[in-house]
Formats: sequence, structure tokens, C-alpha cells
Amino acid sequence: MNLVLHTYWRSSAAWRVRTVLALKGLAWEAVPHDLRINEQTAADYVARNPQGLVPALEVDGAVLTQSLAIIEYLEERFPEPPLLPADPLERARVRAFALAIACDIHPVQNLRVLRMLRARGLDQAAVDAWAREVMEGGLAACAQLIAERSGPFCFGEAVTLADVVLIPQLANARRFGARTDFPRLEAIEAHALALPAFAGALPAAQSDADPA
Ligand SMILES: N[C@@H](CCC(=O)N[C@@H](CS)C(=O)NCC(=O)O)C(=O)O
Repeated sequence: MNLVLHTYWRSSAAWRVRTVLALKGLAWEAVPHDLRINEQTAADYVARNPQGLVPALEVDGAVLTQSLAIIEYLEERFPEPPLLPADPLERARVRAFALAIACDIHPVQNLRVLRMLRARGLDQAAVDAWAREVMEGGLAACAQLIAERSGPFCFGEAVTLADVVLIPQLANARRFGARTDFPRLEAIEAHALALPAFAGALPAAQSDADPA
């Protein structure tokens, strides 16, 4: 199977997919798109992903978009290690946690939304405050969702989709100076980043990483 990931080193949605590819032990090739210079809007990429967003994953030439749909595809094709619990109630809870971030935090503070706010006259400080507010409120709710849980990861002893989505969002929050001092979330992050799959998916570990 030939896997080509359209990615950007700092994209939190691409980061989710990189983590899952590594957890599943899959080899892949990166095609970077620099979001700072709008490479995701180039005609040849939009022909693949009409949303003009990363990530997209090409599987033997077939294009998949939307990080969570890509991850669910990989989960179905490569069930080991499982990223969703066997119990349907638990599966729904793990998905709810992931969606709380992927649907209700990330899209409200992603690049294009922040650019729209700037274009409508908000100054950079106000835009950054918007992003912080969205992330702090969302992460506080996520912390509450797993407040009764124990174990190194969001839902216990095993890594799940919830951890995969949480780690990039915490990093995103830090980039904007949002508070991330939710003790359980930060403890989960430390456990996750001790695993090679999570460490290898970090932005700084990507071939297109550019700290400037
Ligand atoms: N819901 C999408 C979100 C994708 C997304 O927003 N990607 C961002 C990077 S994290 C992007 O491509 N931004 C470019 C832009 O906003 O123009 C997913 O999970 O794949």
C-alpha cells in the first residue's frame, strides 16, 4: 500500500494523522504544503481536496480528506493497536472527546477563520484573544469530560483517538498563549510524548519544519 500524506509540519489536523500512521506502524511519504504562503490553495491540491485544507491522505492514489475520517479508515484497515474501545458506550465517549476538539475548538480557531477575523478589521491582539478564549473554554470542557477517569491516557491504560486529537490541540493552545494548566491533560501529554509514535509526529520532527 502506498500512502502519501499531504501535510504541514505545524498543522494540528495533519499531526493527528501522522500520529496514527506511526501508531499503526505504517510507512508514508510526505507532501508538504506551506500554509503560511497558501500552498494549500494551489489548483493541483484543491483538485485533490476541494476544501483546500491539510491533511489529505492518498491511498494507492485514492484521496481521503478530513483527519478523523482518515483515522477511522486507518483504524478499519489496520485494527492493531485499536484506537477505539470495544465497548460501544466507551467508543461513543472517546469519539465525543475527539469531536469536542475537532469540531468545536479547532475549526473556530483555524488559520482561515483567524484570517477572516483580521480581514473584517479585528487587530492581531483581538484575533489572538479570540483563539485563546475558544481553546481555553474547550480544553476546560475536555478536562471535565475525563475528570472521573484515571490512567496515563484520556480513557485509561491504552492510547485512544482522544489522546491523538488532544496532544496537537494542547500545543496549539500554547502557541497562542492560552492556558493549558489542566493537570490531567498535561499529565496525559507527558505520557503520550514518551511514546515514539507521538514524539515522531511532533511538528519539529517533520522534514518541512521551519522554526522561523
Ligand atoms: N476538519 C479538518 C480541518 C483541517 C484544517 O483546518 N486544516 C488546517 C491546518 S490544521 C488548514 O489546512 N488550514 C488552512 C487554512 O485555514 O487555510 C480536518 O480535521 O482535517
